[in-house]
Amino acid sequence: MTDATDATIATVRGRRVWDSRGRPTVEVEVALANGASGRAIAPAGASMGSGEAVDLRDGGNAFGGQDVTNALAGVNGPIASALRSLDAYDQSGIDRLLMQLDGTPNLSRLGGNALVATSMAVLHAAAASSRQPLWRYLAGDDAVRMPLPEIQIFGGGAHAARRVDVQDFMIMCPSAGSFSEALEWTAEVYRAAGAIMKRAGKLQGVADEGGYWPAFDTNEEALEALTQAIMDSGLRPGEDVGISLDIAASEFGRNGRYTLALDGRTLDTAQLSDMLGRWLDAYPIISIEDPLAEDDEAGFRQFTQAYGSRCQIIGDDFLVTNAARVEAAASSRAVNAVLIKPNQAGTVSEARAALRAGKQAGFGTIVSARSGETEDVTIAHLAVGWNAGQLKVGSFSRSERMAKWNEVLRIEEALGAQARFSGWAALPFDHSAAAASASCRTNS
Ligand code: 2PG
Ligand code: MG
Repeated sequence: MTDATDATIATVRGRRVWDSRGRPTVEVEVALANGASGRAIAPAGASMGSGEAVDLRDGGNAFGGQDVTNALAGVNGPIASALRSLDAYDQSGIDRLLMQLDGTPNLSRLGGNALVATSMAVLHAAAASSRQPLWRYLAGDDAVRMPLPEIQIFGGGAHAARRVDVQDFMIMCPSAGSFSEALEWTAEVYRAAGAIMKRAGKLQGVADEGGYWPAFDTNEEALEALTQAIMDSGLRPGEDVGISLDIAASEFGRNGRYTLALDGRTLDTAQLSDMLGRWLDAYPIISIEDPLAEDDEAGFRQFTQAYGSRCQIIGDDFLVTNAARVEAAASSRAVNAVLIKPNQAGTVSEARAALRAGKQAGFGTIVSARSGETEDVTIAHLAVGWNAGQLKVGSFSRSERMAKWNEVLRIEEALGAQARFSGWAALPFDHSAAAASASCRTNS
């Protein structure tokens, strides 16, 4: 008979597994004295903020320098020794210890990848020990909502060999009645978008996160195709389904200069903001992530001041899941939403602190996957259990993506009649007011 109250860590074991880009990554398995265990895998980004926890890679020739033997040595050596005999229910104590063990501000010694996989594995083990699903263990007695999914239709940027400059062309279905209905609508739009590409002779497979390969002549052409796909699905753009973009502007801009290679133009901050503003007027866009580069704080502030009343403006590279940065952005009103990627922060507790800071500020909060993913579904549980309101995972194909969407479906089923869908309420602007003023603009 196992004793659910004695959640002492017995063993911590790291192993090398492979991610969705065929690159090595870190898996950690934590076993407790009471027989419960948990397992988690570190994801990996391609477009990364400079303030992220360091993804520790070996360098050298093997696997393009991406091997993780040093990160694994840290898990199986100092991390395993330090965690042995600790209480797995003490997530924040363990996460603090992990950060102390590393001892660097950017977690470059043991590696953010080693730490996040360990931290999440401890969390899974504790949930298993309490004999609850992870989302329920995280939520405790708090109410939860089913997240509004943000799903990629066309890939781009660093995930598609820079074929187009914009990284993610996504949709959100805030008028759906439930999470599962939002997925049904998305499936129709994804299919319609594929049909458009096929008819145009542009269907060339998918990018890193499963969105269609962006064989477009301009960035804006992707927006036209996406709007058309929504209409072809019998859904109303802007009402049923909104467009969400991750510009990932740090990838093509710094020091206030932005080079749109596909469009053959270099813009300054004001010109890029104006261009995005025109897109906001012309297309049913309800969310924009990293519209400016991570070093362009003033640009973020001006952009949010101009468009924050009608659009979600998310900081990703700009905030790197860091509570202090989220608090600073809240006081300067530089964004109205924050992306939460546990591996940017390095531990579950740090990620949760960033999410809490976002909620405190009234921001939209979006738990997010990385472009390099695996079958690990931890983030599906974090999105529900932390009541984040939104979940970004990539597209509607490739099993490392579908594993997460399908896991949320299981959670929705487990909640039954208690499953409440976030819908428009997850977004940090007043949709009806924004819609009314948009129709004023059209009528005038
Ligand atoms: C992002 C993510 C997911 P990456 O920028 O938001 O799309 O990409 O994991 O490459 O940083
Ligand atoms: Mg991003």
